[in-house]
Amino acid sequence: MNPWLLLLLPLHVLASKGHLKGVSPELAARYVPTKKGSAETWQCLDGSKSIDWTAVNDDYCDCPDGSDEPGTGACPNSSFYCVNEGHIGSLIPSSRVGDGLCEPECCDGSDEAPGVCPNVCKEVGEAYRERVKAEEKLRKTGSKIRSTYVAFAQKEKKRLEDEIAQTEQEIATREKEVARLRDLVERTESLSAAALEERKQSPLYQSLMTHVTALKSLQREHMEHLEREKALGDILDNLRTGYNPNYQDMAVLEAVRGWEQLAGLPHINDVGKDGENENEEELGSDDVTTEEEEEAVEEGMWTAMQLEHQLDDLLNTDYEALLVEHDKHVGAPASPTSILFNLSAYLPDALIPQYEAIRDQVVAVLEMLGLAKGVSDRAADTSKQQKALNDAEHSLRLTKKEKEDAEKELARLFDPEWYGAQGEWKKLHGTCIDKEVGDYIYEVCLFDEARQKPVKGGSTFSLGRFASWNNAPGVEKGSPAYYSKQYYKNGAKCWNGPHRSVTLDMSCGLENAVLSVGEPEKCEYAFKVTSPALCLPLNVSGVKREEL
Ligand code: MAN
Repeated sequence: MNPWLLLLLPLHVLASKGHLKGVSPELAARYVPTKKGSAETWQCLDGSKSIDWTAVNDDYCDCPDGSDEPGTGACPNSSFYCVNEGHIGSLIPSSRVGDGLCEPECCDGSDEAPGVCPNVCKEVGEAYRERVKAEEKLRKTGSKIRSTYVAFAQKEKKRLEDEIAQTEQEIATREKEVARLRDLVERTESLSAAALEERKQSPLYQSLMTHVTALKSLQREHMEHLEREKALGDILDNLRTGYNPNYQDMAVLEAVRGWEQLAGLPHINDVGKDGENENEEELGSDDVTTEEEEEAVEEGMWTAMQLEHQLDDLLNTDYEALLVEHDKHVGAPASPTSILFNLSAYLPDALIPQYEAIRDQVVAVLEMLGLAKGVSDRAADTSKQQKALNDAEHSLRLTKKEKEDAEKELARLFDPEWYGAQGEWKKLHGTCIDKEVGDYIYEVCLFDEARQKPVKGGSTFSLGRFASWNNAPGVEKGSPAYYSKQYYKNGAKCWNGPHRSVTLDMSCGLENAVLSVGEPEKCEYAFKVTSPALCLPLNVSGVKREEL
């Protein structure tokens, strides 16, 4: 039985004296003795034992379930019922009966001997009723605001459904466009490739390729010669510095003199003699200057340095790109349009106007068929078409993303784990509320992120992103308790501590507001928040008027 209904029961049933003391209204009917002749007996509530009726509430525990002592503290684990006339009856553990302390749950003082605790049920009851009235008023007004949130969710449903349908259509159109452009790019590319092959057959290009091959072969030979020359030079250097002049071997002396002359070196016997020669490098460099001068004589010829360092670059030229470039400079030869334009040079003046009219029509048809373009134009077309294809693919991806986002939002709209079964929280997604406390402004953007901003400037700390509603064990998903908390997790890491996190303790209020902020543990923050989304209509749950 609901405790409020107790107020409707006749007072004699609720007698707080004798056998029925401490018995709750629900059990009153079971505290009736059984007559056997002149004797009265009573059965323990668990049916385990029959005792004398006078043993009920005699301050001695007889029944194993403690049911024989509802009005005393004799049995452990039994309950005592305070009638609390003028307020609401309530149960307390029997162990707290007669302990000399006035239990707040027993405003009538019935848990203690008469005169120990005053009966304050009138005042307590009145204050309680005032409180309930104020809460009712708040819920009534708050629930009106809440209903606008519910209506918003309904509109959102329609908007998202429309968006999904529209993006679906857009996707179909964009997919067709992408397919068309891809086909165009492929066709233009294959046309370009065929035309390029044709260009490659030109004598100029073929000759260029032969030159490239010859140059590569010469480069290879040149490198081999350089290596051989270096090896020979080393042998002769060793001979020059290591031979014994005392042997008077003319063949060796001749070879040394010859090498010294060729390499521009002083005779080995003179090296180190005062004033004769400054040093070998100087002599050598004089010689190089002469060589350079000689080379400079033939204008445009490459120096040894250029041959060594620039030949590779030259041979790595993109000759196909050059071929396409070439067309731009000399004009694409023999394309259908160029033939038509050049023909006018050979016609008599009188025929030119007629010829030009026909020519323009033919060109238009050729262009429509994609035949009236040169290689370089085709290359430009390909890259233009490729760009159009890339753009179309990008737009398609964006539209698909738009559709996915809308579908995700629609799925969340009436999901209890997100915006509630009626979608009442959707309106508040991204609503930011804050409170200045101490050196910081604490802000939470609902379903998004909580932050801590220093009032006097400095960097803002993220206190975490929305993680879930109250998913503590035993809390039913979608119940009022579930929506009484929100968790924000994985914020900025605390120095030597955890990542910052926030728990919102939420209750019904006319405004979306942060009432207070605390940091009960280092970097774990608790915000007290109100929101009309939590103001359930009066007929949904909570205290009903008739129970007062
Ligand atoms: C900052 C703020 C505080 C926090 C400390 C931890 O000062 O985020 O709230 O307690 O860092 O070092």
